Amino acid sequence: MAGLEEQIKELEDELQRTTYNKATSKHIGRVKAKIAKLKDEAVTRAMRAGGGGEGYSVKKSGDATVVLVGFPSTGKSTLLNALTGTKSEVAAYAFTTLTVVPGALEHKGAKIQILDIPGLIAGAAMGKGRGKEVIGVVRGADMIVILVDVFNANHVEVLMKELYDAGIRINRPRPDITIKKTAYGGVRMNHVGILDLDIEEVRSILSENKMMNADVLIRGNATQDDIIDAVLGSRMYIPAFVAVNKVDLVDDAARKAIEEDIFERFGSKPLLISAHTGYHMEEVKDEIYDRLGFMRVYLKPQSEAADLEEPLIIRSGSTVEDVCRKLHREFVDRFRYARVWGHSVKHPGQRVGLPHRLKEGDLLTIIIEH
Ligand SMILES: Nc1nc2c(ncn2[C@@H]2O[C@H](COP(=O)(O)OP(=O)(O)O)[C@@H](O)[C@H]2O)c(=O)[nH]1
Ligand SMILES: [Mg+2]
Repeated sequence: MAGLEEQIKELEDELQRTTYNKATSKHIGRVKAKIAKLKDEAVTRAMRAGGGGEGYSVKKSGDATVVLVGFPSTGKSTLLNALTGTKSEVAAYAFTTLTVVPGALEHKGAKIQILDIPGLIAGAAMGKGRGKEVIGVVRGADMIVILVDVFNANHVEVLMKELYDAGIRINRPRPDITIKKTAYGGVRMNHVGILDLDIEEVRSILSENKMMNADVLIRGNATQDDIIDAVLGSRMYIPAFVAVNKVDLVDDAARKAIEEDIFERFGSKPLLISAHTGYHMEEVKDEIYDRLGFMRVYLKPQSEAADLEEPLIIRSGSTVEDVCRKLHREFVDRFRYARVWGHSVKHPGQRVGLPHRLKEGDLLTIIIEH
């Protein structure tokens, strides 16, 4: 049997030769499902073989973890140093950073862990270079900063493909697709809203994955790729933005051209920065903070006034349980209930449980067993 990579290449070529229409849509769905399965297998193999060598099992800390992803020598270490004051080795040659270097950024009250990882290079997801271990770290991140330099704006596309192949989906919500295997009855499909897929396309993707009987529920629109993702699972949906480094080396006209080029490739404008001179470093911090989405809640000890001076900074959408974990493990184990004042409740001082979702500016009192 041909190697995984050759098999994938063959199928991708076939896909390229086939135009999408009603007659070919089923076939295309099946080929795409095959490719996705092979890629998954390649990634899993690579990760197993890699075994997560030394320096790759980074302990998460802080309120969120951000990774810097980019080719060697684009300035990741320099940026990490500029943002956090960490001493990550900077060098004028490729492959300096062979282990993951963590740094801590404190911004607007949030503690954000930033990871400088070995340069992602073409084929990383398939286990080339040090890519295989790197992918695991990226998949675990809360946000990705895609870093390129002024001379290599086209790297954005290569990096996007690497991330895609590693099961990472950028800047999009997880499609709302539920697939429940059933014992008989074939594939049945229900959907809410407009759907540009027909059941035969879904059937061929499912059958490629040996699912002959299933109930499929789709809310909102979905593509063949979304169905494949739902079938294979383990996809990570992570926010990201592009930063273009070393803008100190080019003039205004060149900066504009790069900005437009990346807008076309990526769909949104990049941040133009210079980690070396410090240009736009505050903007990078703000962008990270805003995209991660934080909110403030205030703690009110039982029968005392709330501490309105020092809010607790937590990710948007956090629950009472998240707050408890942040305060102390014991708070979860010994939790009885909480009272909440603010936008997340109907009545002031409403009693809620651990799964209750908080909103910006909420006040809460946690009652634990003594
Ligand atoms: N001119 C200029 N050089 C930079 C900038 N950022 C990094 N460099 C240089 O680019 C080289 C590679 O940087 P480094 O941080 O080691 O890249 P990494 O491999 O991505 O970690 C070093 O010589 C840095 O001094 C920048 O903003 N402007
Ligand atoms: Mg480096």
